[in-house]
Amino acid sequence: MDGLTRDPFREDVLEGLAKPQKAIPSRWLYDEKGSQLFDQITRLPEYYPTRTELGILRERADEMAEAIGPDAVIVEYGAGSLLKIRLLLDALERPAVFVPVDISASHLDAAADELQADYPDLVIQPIASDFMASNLGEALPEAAGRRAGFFPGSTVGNLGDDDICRFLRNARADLGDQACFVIGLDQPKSPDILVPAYDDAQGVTAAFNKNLLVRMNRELGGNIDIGAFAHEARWNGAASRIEMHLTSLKDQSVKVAGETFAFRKGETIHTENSRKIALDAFSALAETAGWALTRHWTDPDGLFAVMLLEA
Ligand code: AVJ
Repeated sequence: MDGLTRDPFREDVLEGLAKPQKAIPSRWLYDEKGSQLFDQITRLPEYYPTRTELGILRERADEMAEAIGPDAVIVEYGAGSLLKIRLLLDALERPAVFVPVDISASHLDAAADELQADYPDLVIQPIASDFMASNLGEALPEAAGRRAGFFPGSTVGNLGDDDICRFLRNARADLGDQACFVIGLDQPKSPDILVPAYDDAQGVTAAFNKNLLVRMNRELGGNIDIGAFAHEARWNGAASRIEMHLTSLKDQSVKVAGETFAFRKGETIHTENSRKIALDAFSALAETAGWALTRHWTDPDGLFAVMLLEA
């Protein structure tokens, strides 16, 4: 950084570490290493969401594709590695254009190239952007069919109510009056299942969380002793969410981005919320943002839901 360019990571870290409850927005977990570790998380025995959602898509993609209809423009928000969309693409009738939206341009282009190789006739138009950006509409192509959003992984559960409504309202404006939206949503369940899913025996989730400290050291000139912090996954029942924290193992001060921050032993940096939102609660949120929750599909144990919203 040259001092003239804004560095949003630096700004979020400085602001977040100055709060009484230190907190850094979870999107900063996903640098190159963080994205790799997250891919590893999705294959852990304890991490049921990915495998459960894939199972629902495998079983029910035909019904989803029929609801979406032919010649559709598919917009995937926070696209990642583009594995889940294949199940929907395989079931869709003549998908016209696929628009993956992801903040990481390099990750996005590589994934889009891989998809193109396997779907040579599909028109792919990647957009490198934060999925919370508000004006995708102008960039979206026209087609004979409707526009359909796709937002798997329960990533929507990392947002608070206000951001969910803002995101859904923006998507409603971008996708238009004929649109539908397929969204994955992890469901409330016992902490006996949830806590291990976010604190696995192999320590991959711990490495994913601590990678934020590694990134702060590398990108913001920090001197943080990674071993002086522990990964913690907490079930907050009142808020129906898993919280990830980085817990200081001792009284200490750390330097990062040119400033010094004191930690008491046991004090934490809150790094992520993973909300487990029931369908009726999500339906109410969607309604205030101009969408109707018309159908959903779940696994036999009701661990995870894939919802269909209609404009
Ligand atoms: C892909 C962001 C939804 O909240 O379950 C996994 C992220 N964090 N383990 C989730 C995550 C820790 C994941 N999301």
